[in-house]
Formats: sequence, C-alpha cells, structure tokens
Amino acid sequence: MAMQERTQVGIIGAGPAGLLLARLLKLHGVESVILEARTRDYVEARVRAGVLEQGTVELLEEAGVADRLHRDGLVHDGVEIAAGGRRLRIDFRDLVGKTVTVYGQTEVTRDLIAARLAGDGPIVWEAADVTIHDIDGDRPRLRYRAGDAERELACDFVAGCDGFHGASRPSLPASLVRTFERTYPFGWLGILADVPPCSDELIYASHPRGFALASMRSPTRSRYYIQCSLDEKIEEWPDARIWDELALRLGSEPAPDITTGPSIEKSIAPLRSFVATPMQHGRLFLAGDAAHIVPPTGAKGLNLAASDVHYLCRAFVAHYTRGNDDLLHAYSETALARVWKAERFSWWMTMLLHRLHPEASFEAQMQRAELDYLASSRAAQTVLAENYVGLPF
Ligand code: RFL
Ligand code: PHB
Repeated sequence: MAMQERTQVGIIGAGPAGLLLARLLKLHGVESVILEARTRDYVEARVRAGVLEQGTVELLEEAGVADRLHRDGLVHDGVEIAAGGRRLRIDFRDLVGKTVTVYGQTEVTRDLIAARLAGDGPIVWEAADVTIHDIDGDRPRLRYRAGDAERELACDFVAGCDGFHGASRPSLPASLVRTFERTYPFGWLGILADVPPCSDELIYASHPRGFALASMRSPTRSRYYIQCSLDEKIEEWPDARIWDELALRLGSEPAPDITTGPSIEKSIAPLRSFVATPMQHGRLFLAGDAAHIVPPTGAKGLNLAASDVHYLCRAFVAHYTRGNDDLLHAYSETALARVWKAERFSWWMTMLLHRLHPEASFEAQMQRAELDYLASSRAAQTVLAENYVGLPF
C-alpha cells in the first residue's frame, strides 16, 4: 500500500509555471505540493529564456521574488531589427510606453525555488513515474515513486505544469482534446559565453545566410542564436565557426563589435508552434509549455507560462476563498484567448525573419516588403512593440 499524503493543489513540474503557481497560491493561503522529475541542480542549471514582459515582472513582484530581478535585470526600452544591410530600432517606450526586462529564466527559477524552500512548502525532487488518477471525481490523486517508495498524493486539484513532454497533457481524455501544430524546417543553435554583449539591446537579424539573434544575460554574459538546419549536429559547430557565422549574419550597418570567447553552453533546439485545447478537464488544469509551445522568436514562452499561472491562481483563490468556480470553469477559454495571440505573434516574427525560401522567390520578396514596411510605418512598429512587450492579462 502506497504511503498517502494530502494537499490542496498537486502541482506537477518545478519549471517557472509550477513554481510561480505554488508561490502565488501560498501567498493566498492555498497549500500545494510540487512533484518534479529532475534534480534541483538540473532544474537550476537549465539555460532557456531571457526576456520578461512587463506583466511578468509585475507578477514576480506580486509573488515577492523580484528583488534580485530589480537589482540585476536589464531594463530594455527597445530592440533592433537588422535586415537588408540596415538596422531598425523599435522603441518600445516611445511607441507603447512599456519596457521588457532581460533576466534569465535560470535566475527566475532559482529565485522561485529559494522562496519555496524558505518555508512555502515541499518540492519532491526526482519524483518518478507520476500518474494522474480520478480527475473526473472530486478527489484526484497523483501516484509517483520517490527512491524505492511508492507514494500517493490526494488533492483537490491537479495543476499540470510539466512542460511539453510531461505526463499531464496525455492524461486529458484524448477524445476531448484538439491539438494544433506547426513545425518549422529549421532550428536554433544557441551559445552562451562570458563575454560582453555586442550591443546594449537585442538584435534580431534577417540575413540571406539565415536568422541570427544577439541577446544577453548580463553586462558580462552574452547569449547568441543562429538559424540552423534540423539535421545539423552540435559537433559540426565548434565555437570558432559559430562566431564567424554570427559576424556575417549580424554584420549589417553599423556592424556590431562582437567579443568572442569560449562557450559555456551550446545546444540546438527545434522550433514549433503547438496548442492543445481545452487546457482543462475535470480537476486537471494545464499551464505553460504543457499546453502550448511557441517558437522562441517572439520571446513569449516563459511569459505565457506566467499569464496562464495568473489566470489559474486567481481561479483557485476564488474557489477557496469565495466558493466561486466561475473562473475555474472559464480558465481554458480565458488563457487561450491570450495564448493564441502570442502564437500569432511568434509565428509572424518567425516567418518574417528566418530564411525559408530562395532569395529570388515570391515569398522572400514578401519578407523584404514587410521589413521595408516595418521600417517606414510607425503603425507597423507599434504593432510589433505592443506584442513584444506583452498584451495585457
Ligand atoms: P518547463 O520549464 O519545461 O518546466 C516543466 C517542468 O516539469 C518537469 N517535468 C516533470 N515533472 C514531474 N513529472 C513529469 N512527468 C515531468 N515531466 C516534466 C520538468 O523537468 C520541468 O522542470 O515548462 P514551464 O514551467 O511551462 O515553462 C515554460 C518555459 O520554460 C518555456 O516556455 C521557455 O523557456 C521558452 N523560451 C523562451 N520563453 C520566453 O518567454 N522568452 C524567451 O526569451 C525564451 N527563449 C525559450 C527560449 C525556450 C528555449 N528552449 C530551449 C526550448 C529559448 C530557448 C532556446
Ligand atoms: C534569449 O536571450 O534566450 C532570447 C531572447 C529573445 C528571444 C529568444 C531568446 O526571442
């Protein structure tokens, strides 16, 4: 017989979605247990997103985990788009009166784990073989293995925050779930290095050799990406080859001064758009990458996890404090309305900036026309800025 524990909300996954949900729930007096498949070291070392929307920053403030973010995060008033040998600055502050903050997902995760472990409640690391039971009833259960012990967690609700490859989405009844997917015929090769960034702001470059992005984590740590084909292997990309390729693709006027150095992390990620709908059934609610994926071009993935969590937390709090389940019933619809707009923006920015078609094709001509329009129209720049800093939630 498995050892049984009990909590109010059983959370699967200690990524940003699960950790932020647990933190916000605790601040409203709602208890949770987080089950995480990996070790703390693994979760804290994972290199991922870098750009936080203003709304995400505000949510982290509300969660009381924004001190280090305010100290070390870099507030950016705009981004640059390099194309056709020119650089165009999109001025967020001027166009929409908002900013974004560059602060690594790794740091957000560390701040949230530290807050959790300072007394908020447990995280079960290396929780293996998590299965979800009785989501149609009013007492769902999570079964899992911790070391050699079989355990069971009885809860009121289950929050599936276990990312794209987790156990939650497959636990929704297949007959009720619809999925929408777009894969892209290229990936992103990312490199992290302890060298100063080549520019004060991010540069998104559209180049005949392929897309490139200059990003950063701090004044001394740079993050770069280049579009690569899906069959390429990381071994084919020694550091020197990446730096040479970046210099070519980012080399529009004025050419940024790229400081090179040894990579401390290097990886290739495929690009994908994906939405599962509905994001809930019975007492199981999905949030973040468990329900949807965006290509990284719009910097939206982590921010969507944050807005899902905002809606879900609000709904749980209404249940526990007012006995009102309207927000819980509306959760999927509410979250998806914002998700689809971020999907649209990420897809649009991906299609605009990547090399997809021969230079002489109609499609490549459409990209050039759109970039030219963006350069000449304040209205077009405002659309980009409004979406990049994040639609309201
Ligand atoms: P996560 O971060 O994947 O966390 C899920 C957690 O669940 C655990 N897990 C399980 N636990 C228990 N049982 C199971 N069966 C489990 N299966 C999985 C996992 O170990 C993990 O700890 O999902 P979450 O919380 O929804 O957060 C989503 C974000 O991580 C993701 O959207 C972003 O990283 C996407 N992303 C970006 N988003 C942005 O907003 N801005 C960016 O600039 C940005 N850049 C990026 C990105 C993602 C990238 N990659 C590698 C996919 C750049 C890259 C290269
Ligand atoms: C990052 O710094 O990792 C990053 C920044 C902007 C993006 C994607 C990734 O659009």
